[in-house]
Amino acid sequence: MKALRWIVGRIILILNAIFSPRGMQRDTLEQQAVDAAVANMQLYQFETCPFCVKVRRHAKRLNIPLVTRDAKVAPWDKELLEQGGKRKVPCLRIVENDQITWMYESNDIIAYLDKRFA
Ligand SMILES: N[C@@H](CCC(=O)N[C@@H](CS)C(=O)NCC(=O)O)C(=O)O
Repeated sequence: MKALRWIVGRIILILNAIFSPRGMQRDTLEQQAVDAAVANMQLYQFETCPFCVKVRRHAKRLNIPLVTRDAKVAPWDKELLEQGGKRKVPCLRIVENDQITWMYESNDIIAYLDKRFA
C-alpha cells in the first residue's frame, strides 16, 4: 500500500511537471505588490497530495511566489496541528493585521487566492 501510494505520488509529480501551467503576467509594480502580499502567506502541504498539487498549480497560474511548508516534518507538522487545529492539508496560513487565519480546503484556498490576486 505504501509502495503504491509512492508510485501514484511520483506519477502526480511527473504529470504536474509535464503539464505545468503558465503564469499570468503583470507589470513590475503590480507584481511587486502581489509578491509583498503573498509574503504573509504559507501553504502547509504534502508534496504529492493531489489537493495540494491543485493549489500549487493555481498559485503558479496566478504567478504568486507562495511559500510551501512540508507538513510531514518538524516543526511544521506540530505547528499545523496545534495552531491550525487539525493535521489536514492543504492549509493556507494567512497573516493579516496581526491576525492569523488557518484556511483549510483546497477550493476555499483557491477562491481566496483568486479574490486576492486573479
Ligand atoms: N477536501 C479536502 C481534502 C484534503 C485531504 O483529504 N487531504 C489529505 C491528504 S491528500 C489529508 O490531509 N489527510 C490527512 C492525513 O494524511 O493525515 C481539500 O480539498 O482540501
